[in-house]
Amino acid sequence: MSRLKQAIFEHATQVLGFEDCRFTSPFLTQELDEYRDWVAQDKMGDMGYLVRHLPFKEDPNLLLPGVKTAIVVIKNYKNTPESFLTGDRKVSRYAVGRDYHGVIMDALIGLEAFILSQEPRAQCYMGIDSRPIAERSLALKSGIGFRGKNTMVIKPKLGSYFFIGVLLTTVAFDSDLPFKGTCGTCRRCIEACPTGALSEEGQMDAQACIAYRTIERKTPPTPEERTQFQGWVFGCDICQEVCPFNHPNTPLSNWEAWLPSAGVGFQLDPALIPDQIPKDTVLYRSRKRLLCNSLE
Ligand code: B12
Ligand code: SF4
Ligand code: SF4
Repeated sequence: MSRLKQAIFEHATQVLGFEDCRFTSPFLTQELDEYRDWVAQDKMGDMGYLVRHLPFKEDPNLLLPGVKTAIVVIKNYKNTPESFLTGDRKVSRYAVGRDYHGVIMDALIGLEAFILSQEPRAQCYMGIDSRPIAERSLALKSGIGFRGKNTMVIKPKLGSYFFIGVLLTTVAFDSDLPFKGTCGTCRRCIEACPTGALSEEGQMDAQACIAYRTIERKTPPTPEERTQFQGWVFGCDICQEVCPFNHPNTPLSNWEAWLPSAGVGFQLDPALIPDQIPKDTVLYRSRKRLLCNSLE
């Protein structure tokens, strides 16, 4: 490992607090086949941004001319030790506490500053969730973990409750190797998914996913759909809660931003719901902003 690569790894994990930091080529080929299939078959539903993102994921030079390396970092957001969360207004773990986009982006800016302090000619472009970067594919290719049948990137001993951030840079580094791991014969997530969104082959019908229906879709869930949701009103963690890689001994996040003390917790506090909205209203896309605002 080069001295600079080692220094970036140490800064990311020991100073900034990411759980891992790995390096890979930003150029993806067959890794995007499933994604191309989604676009070709119009599987995106209301997530039209995924169609617009495809050219940038196929050629990251469009984001950062001269890009040579993707540096992938992950941050654990598991916030309580319970498994099988109960309650009839559950908010998925990733939405508890401060908005992760800003929290992770701040840490990525810290990583960029460190790289520039070591290599002033470097150029960087960062993303977490909202920019046209193929975060899961790059995480898999860099060896962060393996892809579970629930489609999550899983890192043994950590689980899958982590965010993936990516920093593209014009500095060339050796690539790390992919991680070899599998779910084996386990199929708990497939059996537990209440809407049948997961297939035996480890693929997802995203439009059937509760996370899509409560956050991404522009129309609210129908009463019939709600009967399947098992109390999840904003995202869904069922296929992660049942996963043996996530319980019982995986660590909790060490960033206060995502502990319940900094946010709403799983059971949505009725006090956060304005009077004009009936208390039994299920959160959906337009409420995402409301939820975030409530935390500020
Ligand atoms: C659209 C989207 C969704 C959609 C679709 C989810 C899906 N499974 O595709 C919906 C709204 C349903 C969703 C739900 C959730 N999401 Co989401 N979502 C995204 C987003 C913006 C794009 C994902 C995408 O393009 N999907 C289309 C499929 C075809 O592409 P893909 O998932 O990237 O899969 C590729 C790889 O797996 C690759 N591949 C397959 N096998 C292999 C093998 C190797 C070796 C390689 C290299 C590649 C490879 O092929 C696929 C592309 O062709 C990403 C952020 C991003 N920019 O990537 C977050 C992201 C995937 N979501 C995330 C999270 C946290 C969630 C939720 C947990 C939130 C919640 N609690 O409600 C759920 C989890 C549901 C689930 N089981 O996946 C995290 C996942 C972190 C992780 N550990 O994997 C991401 C990465 C955001 C982030 N930056 O942290 N999400
Ligand atoms: S997040 Fe929930 S609805 Fe979506 S695939 Fe997983 S278990 Fe099914
Ligand atoms: S529940 Fe089982 S099959 Fe599903 S992702 Fe976890 S290990 Fe894989």
